[in-house]
Amino acid sequence: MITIALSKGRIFEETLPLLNAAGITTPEAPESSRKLILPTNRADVRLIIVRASDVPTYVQYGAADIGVAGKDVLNEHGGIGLYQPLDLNIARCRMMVAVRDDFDYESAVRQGARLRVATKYVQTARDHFAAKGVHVDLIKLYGSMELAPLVGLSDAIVDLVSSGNTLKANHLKAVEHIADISSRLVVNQAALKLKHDLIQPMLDAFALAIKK
Ligand code: PRT
Ligand code: MG
Repeated sequence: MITIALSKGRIFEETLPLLNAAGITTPEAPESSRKLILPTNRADVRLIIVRASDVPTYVQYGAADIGVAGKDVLNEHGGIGLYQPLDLNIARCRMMVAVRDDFDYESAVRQGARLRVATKYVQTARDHFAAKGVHVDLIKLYGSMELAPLVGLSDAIVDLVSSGNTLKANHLKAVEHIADISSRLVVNQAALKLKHDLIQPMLDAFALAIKK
């Protein structure tokens, strides 16, 4: 049995064509089903639906053999116990620093101001500002980071941006690009050895189906 961990929403939707290319189809979609374990057309393959940030944990402990996780999530997790053979080139976005439209970020940085930064991506933010030599106080949030600068919780946020519409709608501007993000296939290192005959053909099929 191969267990594949996916999150609902964009990761599931964008992984589905890759699964199909590997000959795996799902009779039930997670958006319409409340089941957390979904069968597939193959008796030896099942999907589990977990929070996006929990995918690496399920795979690390071998509760899932394979998973799909954003590079953002993998950076925070650290990647222990995970083999990351493929960049699937899906769920693409950018990790950015953003501030209020009326905040002069450049001069704050130049003056050596200590910045308050709200983010879900504490590890990524810490590494980024340390490399720049900017002193920050990090405030951990679990979502809706865009609100923080609007109500005085922080000077800046570190968040993902794709269309830029959320920033615009909240009178924020992106001031720094930290990294390009896409989702990776992650594989449990022990499972790759023990279930090689089942997993390797899947990896080969995914590799062929990835959009450049
Ligand atoms: O939503 P939940 O709290 O359950 O978890 P999650 O937000 O981690 O999961 P999900 O499904 O929203 O995202 C899964 C993965 O998709 C992330 O880990 C990223 O790798 C990737 N991804 C790609 C994105 C985006 N694009 C994205 N735009 N994840 C989040 N966003 C958010 C962003 O945080 C911001 O609030 O969308 C908003 C900005 O979008 P634009 O289009 O307005 O710029
Ligand atoms: Mg989300």
